Amino acid sequence: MPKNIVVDPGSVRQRTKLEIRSIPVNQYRPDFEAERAHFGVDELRRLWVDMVYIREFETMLNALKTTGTWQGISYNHKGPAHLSIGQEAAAVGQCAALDPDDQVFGSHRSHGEILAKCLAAARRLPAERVQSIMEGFLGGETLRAAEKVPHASLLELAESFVLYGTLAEIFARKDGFNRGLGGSMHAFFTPFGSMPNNAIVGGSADIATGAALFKRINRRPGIVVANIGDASMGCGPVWEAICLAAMDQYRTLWPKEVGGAPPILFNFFNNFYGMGGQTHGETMGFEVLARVGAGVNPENMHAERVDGYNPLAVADAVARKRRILLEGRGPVLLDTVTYRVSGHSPSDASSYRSKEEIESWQAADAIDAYGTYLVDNEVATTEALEQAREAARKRLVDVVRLVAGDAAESRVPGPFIESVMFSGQKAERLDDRVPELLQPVAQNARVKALAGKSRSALDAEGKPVSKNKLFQYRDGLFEAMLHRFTVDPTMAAWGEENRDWGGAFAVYRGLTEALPYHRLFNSSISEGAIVGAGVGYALAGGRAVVELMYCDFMGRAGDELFNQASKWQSMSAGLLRMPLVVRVSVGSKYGAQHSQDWAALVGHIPGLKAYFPATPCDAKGMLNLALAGTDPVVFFESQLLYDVGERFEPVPQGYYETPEGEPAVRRPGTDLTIATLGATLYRALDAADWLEQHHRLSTEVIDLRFVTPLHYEKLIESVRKTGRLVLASDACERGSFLHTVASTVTQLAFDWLDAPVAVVGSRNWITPAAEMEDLFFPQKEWIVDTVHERIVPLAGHTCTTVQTPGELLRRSRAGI
Ligand SMILES: Cc1ncc(C[n+]2csc(CCOP(=O)(O)OP(=O)(O)O)c2C)c(N)n1
Ligand SMILES: [Mg+2]
Repeated sequence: MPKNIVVDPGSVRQRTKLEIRSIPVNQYRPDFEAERAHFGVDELRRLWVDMVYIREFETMLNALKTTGTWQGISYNHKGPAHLSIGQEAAAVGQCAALDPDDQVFGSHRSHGEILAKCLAAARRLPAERVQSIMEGFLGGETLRAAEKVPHASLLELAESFVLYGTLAEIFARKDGFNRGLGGSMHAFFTPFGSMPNNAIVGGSADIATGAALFKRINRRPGIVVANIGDASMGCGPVWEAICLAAMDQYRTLWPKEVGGAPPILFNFFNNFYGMGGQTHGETMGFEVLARVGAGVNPENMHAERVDGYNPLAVADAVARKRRILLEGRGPVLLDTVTYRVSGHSPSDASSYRSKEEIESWQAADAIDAYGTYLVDNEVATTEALEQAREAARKRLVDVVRLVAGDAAESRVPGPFIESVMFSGQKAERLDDRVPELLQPVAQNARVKALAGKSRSALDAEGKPVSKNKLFQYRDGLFEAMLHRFTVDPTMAAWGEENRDWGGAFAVYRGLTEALPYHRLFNSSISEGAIVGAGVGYALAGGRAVVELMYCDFMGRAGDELFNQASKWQSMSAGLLRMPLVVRVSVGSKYGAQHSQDWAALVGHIPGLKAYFPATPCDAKGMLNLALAGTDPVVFFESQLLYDVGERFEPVPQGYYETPEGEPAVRRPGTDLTIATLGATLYRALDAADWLEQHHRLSTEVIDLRFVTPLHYEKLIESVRKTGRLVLASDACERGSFLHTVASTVTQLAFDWLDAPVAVVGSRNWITPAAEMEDLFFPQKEWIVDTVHERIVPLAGHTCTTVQTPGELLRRSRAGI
């Protein structure tokens, strides 16, 4: 059933005018009686203390970074310290309006946000829950350390715990919140709702959107905040995240009971600078950042500017926006005005701004102003506030002394880092709910059609089965997707043309009828946000499958793949899992920007798995494997193979998994080994037949199937037998993953090799037009000629291509 939202020429071509609604700017009016009634006197005072904690914390780091001492404690902090002195009220005010269930993702400058969120959550959660969270975290290691700081109540203990966990993380200690593997720019503590903070400018925007999708799709309470800087408004992925979050379909097409748009608040901590570039008047053109909301949807993203130098103004705005988000009417954009009095980092000489400007913000200091407000309204005295400041400082001194001591003992060892690169788990389902489906599987038209297809490429007489009767590679992918959708209620898939179109290359045909919108949907053309949202969805607790249509589009999602999906499991010290599959297809026929095999790029990045099936049986078995695991997998598919049938073994009807990392021997042989990755397998098989027939060279063909992880044993076993190895794939030869394979095999089987390992890749060119592809992709002849020129002379053979060592030199010299 197509969605049928009609685009009517009569209305879209009509002469009319758009009226843009107004955007509130700093509209908050203080009303102390209302504020007291809302927060209570204790909490109003606590907000001041929280701000002081942040100020003291950042001042301490600044002192250690610039002078090596603070309050008589000496310490050399080697890592970064992006401080938020001046921004305390914005962080504390925000968290004053958030529940423990609400989640906050942030930026490189997030120490204050971690403290604000965790301190607020510790006050709001029941005491037993706070106790059990602290006890359970890292087996109680962080708590044991924090307990050494004198405390008179659980809340004071929790304060020490939060300060200790954060600082120990910044100083790379093993009892830090992420065992020191995150550090200053990435620290977080999910049990209190402080989510991963991101060193990539704007990096949290799309990830937080994914976490908000997780909340909405799985009906979880609370909202998600993406705290990003004003300069991040210039980042493509931020705009992409906003587009993805603002899609109409949440209200027009998704079932009403799901609850509307994902509850995402894009909060820009607008300190008017991005390092030395000034967004106000120099590097951006919005004048007032909140204006950008007007370009997104008719409600302006409910955008407004709020005075982030008044914590109660921020709390009021966040509370109002939170209600909008819980009602499914998001996304929301908040332009929270603030100012970073401290430098971008301690080495910043503030050469890009005047002393007078800094002084004018210091004169308006939010901590002083809010303290005065409390005193003027007679809920605090200056002396009491000073005492509270002293108490906070004392606690921090104790914490710093503890963390700064015994550094040598306090790092995780290398094998620990190794152990958290992948979670390596199997998870049948990530929640116990009954998976939401639109129809019983047996009634699905594609399932019924596949029941009558031949699961082998050859019929009983050995004749090729016609395409329309064949169970194809794309069908294997479909069966794996459908299986996991029926088992794991959290599984959701999105990408371009995923729904009514039937998915790129008809892989998802039939899923549209099987699944409600919120489990399978079309996204905006936002590759960065497609993957980034997948990252957020997965680390929030769900299973996501996102699709990039063409491998070449990975470039658009480079950060999300290479810095985000790959790193959050290890940067969290294994506290987070990343059950994310990113499907990409390696193309042909569409020229230079649609036909590249970039497996090597993925293979180079620690923390990503990469699979590349070449048969229908593996398409199903390897996707089953990816969808049963908890690690990020970039799943390569070949457009040359979507309609092929199974030539090696019938595709099983039921569920099975291909063993991870294991290459498959596709053709046995004793004189030569050809190992391939991807669709080149079939050209290698042709070459093997030819070598056998014309030169009696018994050739073993091995399909590597995996890039990461890869088990070399079978390949080494083969090379020990044959003494000769050719490696072939459709990736450009220079820097191809096959060179890694070649060097590894050389090291592991040098004594058995009779000739150097030869790599046959595509030319180091653009992929030319379909009519010229045989000039570019490895052909059977290239493999045979390579064997002749570089491995073993073939009697009477005349080469039709140039594969000599001299040609390798020439190409290398010319950079082609
Ligand atoms: C993608 C990316 N580009 C550049 C940087 C280097 N960098 C770190 S912070 C920063 C400025 C960010 O400004 P803004 O987003 O306003 O946050 P603020 O530093 O003001 O808190 C830059 C350019 C980076 N970390 N990531
Ligand atoms: Mg900024």
